[in-house]
Amino acid sequence: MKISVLTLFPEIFTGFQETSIIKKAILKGLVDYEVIDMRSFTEDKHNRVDDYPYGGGAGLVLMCQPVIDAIKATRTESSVVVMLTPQGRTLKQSIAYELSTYDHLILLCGHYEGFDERIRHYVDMEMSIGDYVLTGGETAAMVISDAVIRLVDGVITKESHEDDSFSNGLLEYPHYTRPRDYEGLVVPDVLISGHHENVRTFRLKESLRKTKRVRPDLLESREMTDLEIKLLHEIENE
Ligand code: 6GU
Repeated sequence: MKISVLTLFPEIFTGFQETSIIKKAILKGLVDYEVIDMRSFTEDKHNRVDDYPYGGGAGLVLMCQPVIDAIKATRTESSVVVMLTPQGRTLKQSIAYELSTYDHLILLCGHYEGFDERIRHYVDMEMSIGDYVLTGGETAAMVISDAVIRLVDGVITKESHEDDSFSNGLLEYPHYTRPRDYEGLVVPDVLISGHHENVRTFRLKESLRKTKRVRPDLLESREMTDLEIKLLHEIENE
């Protein structure tokens, strides 16, 4: 898969591309990651990419010309153009899966007060990463890139994301590694028992417990198995 980022601040992506799993995915050729400076598309003699809003008001607005020319120069038949904006759909793991199936994602990062509304005619979808306001779309583009790249085949093992939080509609169960006793905080016995069935049930129960406590909204919209209903009753009676 290919990801092209259109931004006015390409340097912010350097550390992201050069670190850990993302770096390896790029080196292995599993993802082609390209960062494009939209300022290089401006036809303004002072290199401007933004201007005052018609009608007045605070802040500057990204102009059509450099942004749309950058989109046109980057897109192909198979591209999906994603605008990063707090007015978009909120990112969810299910959307990250959907995005990971596309050939070419173009992540369009805004800054300042926002985009000229007409830019939306050149965009396929608008995404937000949550209900808060960032100074620009760049950090959101990194969040989306990270969530998508780790789902691309070969980047991490399938087992590592089949257990992820949200993949089964629940938050993930707790993990432990050595030592068994850290300052009196001990690893639950069942994890050392070697009894795989009991380990699975323990993990499911702890996932349910955590989800019920922190994200009860996730449980409301979820079909439950008989075992899950039984475990939730146990949790309620503890
Ligand atoms: Cl995608 N952009 C900005 N500027 N703020 C946000 C966001 C995006 N998602 C949440 N807040």
